[in-house]
Amino acid sequence: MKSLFESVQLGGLQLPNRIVMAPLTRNRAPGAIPTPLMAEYYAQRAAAGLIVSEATAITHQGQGYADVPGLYGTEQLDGWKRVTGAVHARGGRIFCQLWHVGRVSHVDLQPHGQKPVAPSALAAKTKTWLTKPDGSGSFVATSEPRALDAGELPGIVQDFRHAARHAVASAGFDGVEVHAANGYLLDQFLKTGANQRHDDYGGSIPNRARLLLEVMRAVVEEIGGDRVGVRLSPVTPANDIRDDNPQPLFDHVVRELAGLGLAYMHVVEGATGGPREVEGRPFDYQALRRAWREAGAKGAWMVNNGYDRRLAEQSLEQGADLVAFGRPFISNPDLVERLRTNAPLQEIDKATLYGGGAKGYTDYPALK
Ligand code: 8OZ
Repeated sequence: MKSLFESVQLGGLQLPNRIVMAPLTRNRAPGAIPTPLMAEYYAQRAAAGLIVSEATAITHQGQGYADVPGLYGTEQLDGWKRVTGAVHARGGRIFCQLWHVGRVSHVDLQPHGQKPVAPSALAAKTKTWLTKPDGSGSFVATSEPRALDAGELPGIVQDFRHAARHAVASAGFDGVEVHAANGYLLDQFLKTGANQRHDDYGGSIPNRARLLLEVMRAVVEEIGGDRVGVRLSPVTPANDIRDDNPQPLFDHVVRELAGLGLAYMHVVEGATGGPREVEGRPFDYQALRRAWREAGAKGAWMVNNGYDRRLAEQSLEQGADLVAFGRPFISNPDLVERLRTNAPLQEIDKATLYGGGAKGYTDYPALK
């Protein structure tokens, strides 16, 4: 029987346990530059089998919120190097989540105040977070995007490729996770609710999956599949995304990805950060995992969303290999030890989730 607390191989890494710290946006990187406080926060959580960093913009165009980190400038890479160094010094392992937000952005966050980019010129009915020079912040509606020209897509694939290279070669990450979930650019291309293109990147399932598959092949070619994972969220309504028929769409995606030798497949089950079942959007995750295995994939199957110890153990029994915990890792830096000893978990303070400093970030105590 698999245990959450046993050592497991992930690509070229040996993880001390099957507990992953999920990517968590915290908006504490002014100017998109990771800070020493971020290094302390991640280092406090280094006992995780694997840490996946908060979503990190691969380009300025890929940026969609105030104070989220980037991976495209020297200072950003230097900032991340301090973070990965601190995690490694504590014996941990950390992947970088590579992010392009697509239409989930605002002209004030884009280069030269341009429109955000998307598969089609359809605005997402969702909000983003902006800050003023005085430091105060507010939620604002996302801006209307422009549709990407097919001629621009190779550039986006290159941006992911370069970000992957910089993540491992300059910033010291152990690998990367491509963010293809939660209604951001790659998920926008996948799903009918955001993609109304009439070219090779829209319409049929193979066409809508094309950009993601091109990105994954490029990233794998650049740094090797054993250092690459991908995150999918088949039915999440996050950021106003939906697909008319997600089961065959994601069946195709995992089968096509199965041959790339990925380290892992990361699946958000249900509504990201919300219910594990989404009304009117049934989905068979076991069938998805079987499709991945049937197609020959050897990489780990990582599950996420609303897990506790009991549910995690049940999921391992049913075939999952790794379980990613999000919010519990925010308020419990020593989550692995607490789960292992069945110690009580601390509650999160929702007021300090996004933005701010040490409060609600590095000041959650570990067990004595
Ligand atoms: C919460 C707030 C802003 C962004 C995601 C990167 O949902 C995010 C995110 C989460 O994947």
